Amino acid sequence: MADRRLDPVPADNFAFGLWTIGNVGRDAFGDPTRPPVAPAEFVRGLGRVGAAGVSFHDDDLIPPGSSAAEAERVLAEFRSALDATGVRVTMATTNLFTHPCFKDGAFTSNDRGVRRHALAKAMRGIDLGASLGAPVYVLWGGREGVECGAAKRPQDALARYAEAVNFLCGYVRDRGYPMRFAIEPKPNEPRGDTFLPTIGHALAFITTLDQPDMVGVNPEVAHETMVGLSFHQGIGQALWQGKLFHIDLNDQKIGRYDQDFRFGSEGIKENFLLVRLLETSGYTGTKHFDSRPYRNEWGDGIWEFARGSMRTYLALAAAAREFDADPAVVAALAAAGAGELAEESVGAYTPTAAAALLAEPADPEQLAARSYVNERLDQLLIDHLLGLPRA
Ligand code: DIG
Ligand code: MN
Ligand code: MN
Repeated sequence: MADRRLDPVPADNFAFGLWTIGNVGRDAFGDPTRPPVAPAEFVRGLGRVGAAGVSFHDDDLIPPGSSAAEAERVLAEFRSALDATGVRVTMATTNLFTHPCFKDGAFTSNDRGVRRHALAKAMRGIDLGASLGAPVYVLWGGREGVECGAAKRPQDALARYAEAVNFLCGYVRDRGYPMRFAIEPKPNEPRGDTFLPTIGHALAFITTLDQPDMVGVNPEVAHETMVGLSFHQGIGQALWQGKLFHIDLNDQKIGRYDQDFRFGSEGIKENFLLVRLLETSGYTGTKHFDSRPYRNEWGDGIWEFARGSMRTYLALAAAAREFDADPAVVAALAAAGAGELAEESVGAYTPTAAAALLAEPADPEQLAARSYVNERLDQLLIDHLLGLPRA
């Protein structure tokens, strides 16, 4: 293993949400296990561990019910910590899921008053995020869904969802904010079934919007993995469609509740392929962690969680570079035909091309009689991950 840089620097563009490292350990079955971390202290901690950015929900930064004076104080301290550390606000979002008024949804609540309140709260969150320079605004519809399917006609829910996103795009344009939206899919939890459950659903939804160029996706490792989907394949489609505006890195076991584990702590092979894809696809967005320390962690252990998240990403990026520089891998990729897949099959339709295809002799038996040499290629991947000597 060549000398790998494993200590993050701001140029690596790592970011954490206020609700992540500072997660107090509350879960559906237990009370908080840790004290909260104040936003300004959180930013100073990010500066110490080499992170570049911080993200927040409106309510993480300014607790609901804060007086104007308290909000002013929190903001002043937050801004001062940003200035002192050089940490940037890289994403903002709205909490449209904690308050009981959102129990039937926010943009898709059956109560029109709730839907109008959710839009106003999102607009105020956008103003806050824009005032702190957030280039991306995430829309995670945690409560946009159902338990009782009869209660919401899916077409009506999606129409309300699209109406809300269209209106918020209009607000950002009207205010002149240099900001784009990123929809975050999730299949379920806390609702029984969530609208826009996967990357695919979100990408299709975006095509129906008034300003689709303003809206991309913010996929999360855990949310696709929960339901057994390949996260790096989903990221590949988002990249192919130019819609990977942001990403939520963490980790997860298939078929479990949303675990939001430390990045790289579970699916090492899938995360190797994810990091290799991000690093070789020109993704220049924030490498954002939406994850939390184990509930039984305490004290500096929460910053060990932060350091480990970035260390593993950097280690996987180095391993991916070494993998692709290995002559044995280059040969195995060629034998697998990886480069051939990048060649056009036929190009745009013309009658001439169609005639040539139909006239072209093909022998399926002969086409079938070949190996794609995937066993050798995949073993080389495992060898690299395990640091094994060349076989
Ligand atoms: C949960 O996966 C969601 C919320 O934490 C937040 O709205 C979003 C930001 O990344 N992810
Ligand atoms: Mn999650
Ligand atoms: Mn998330």
